[in-house]
Amino acid sequence: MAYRQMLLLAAAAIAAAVLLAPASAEVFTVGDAAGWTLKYPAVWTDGKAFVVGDSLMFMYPSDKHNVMEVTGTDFKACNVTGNALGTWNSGSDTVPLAKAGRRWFVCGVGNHCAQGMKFLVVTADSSAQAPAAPPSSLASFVSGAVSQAMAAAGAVAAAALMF
Ligand SMILES: *[C@@H]1O[C@H](CO)[C@@H](O)[C@H](O)[C@H]1NC(C)=O
Ligand SMILES: [Cu+2]
Repeated sequence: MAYRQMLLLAAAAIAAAVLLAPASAEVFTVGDAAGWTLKYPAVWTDGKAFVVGDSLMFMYPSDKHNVMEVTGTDFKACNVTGNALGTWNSGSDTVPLAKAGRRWFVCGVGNHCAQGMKFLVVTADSSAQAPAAPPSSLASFVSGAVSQAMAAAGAVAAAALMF
């Protein structure tokens, strides 16, 4: 029965590794299908969870728009002649969310910001990303994962014995 024990241990190790692996970085296309245009949906960030390591992808015609990162004050006033914290204008710009915190993005062309081409993104620290059912401790989470894996491996082993 050594083979079966090895199978159980291997399955447990794999399941634990999968369950404990951090979620992979996500690339968010700003505005989804609409892109970064005058039709940018004001509710685009609603329900989205941005964490450190994710990035924003701005897609737009580079002769019509740009991307400016501004301060919260300039954001409120749509002041694009203030001191921009960053400017992108390739039409296909990736902006990494490298740190936790708030960042304000606007379009700096014409009065596009006032027309709604603006949003605030709040990036959470990756370690703050809780699993679906927060465990009381990491130890209980690991032992839970292992017992789940053992159950899964048991099912696999039982199925294997049937064939
Ligand atoms: C925009 O920001 C700049 C630099 O901070 C400032 O000099 C200017 O008065 C601001 N304009 C408006 C309309 O707030
Ligand atoms: Cu614009």
